[in-house]
Amino acid sequence: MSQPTETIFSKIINRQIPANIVYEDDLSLAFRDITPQAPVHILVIPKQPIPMLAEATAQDQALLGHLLLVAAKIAKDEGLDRGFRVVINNGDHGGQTVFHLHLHILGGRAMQWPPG
Ligand code: IU
Repeated sequence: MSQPTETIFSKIINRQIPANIVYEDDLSLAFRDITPQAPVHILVIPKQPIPMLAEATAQDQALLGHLLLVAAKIAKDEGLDRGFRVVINNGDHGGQTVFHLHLHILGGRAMQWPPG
């Protein structure tokens, strides 16, 4: 079940490959998704490589809360005052393709419900 913790996102954190970074602090990094699904599509990741939400533990509680607050700050900074969506894909059936926990911030257009 557990996936390797080294993914392409570790390389983005370490600046081994480029990304359009919009925010960074001691615990997290945010960058524009390379294949945007909305006018604004930003990924927020922990620097600590938790593979997926299902593998987070109680020790990660503050970090998970931090990631949500970072997402809200970025949405505000991006001017998404009409609303936005935060998505975490978890595992195969959740649509997860990169096994380094990440929050998608999607905005700049009206979202559909239910998601596909
Ligand atoms: P997912 O929830 O694991 O499916 O999301 C992974 C996202 O990472 C997806 O939207 C990709 O477009 C995005 N991404 C990226 O921004 N840069 C990359 O180098 C790679 C994937 I690989």
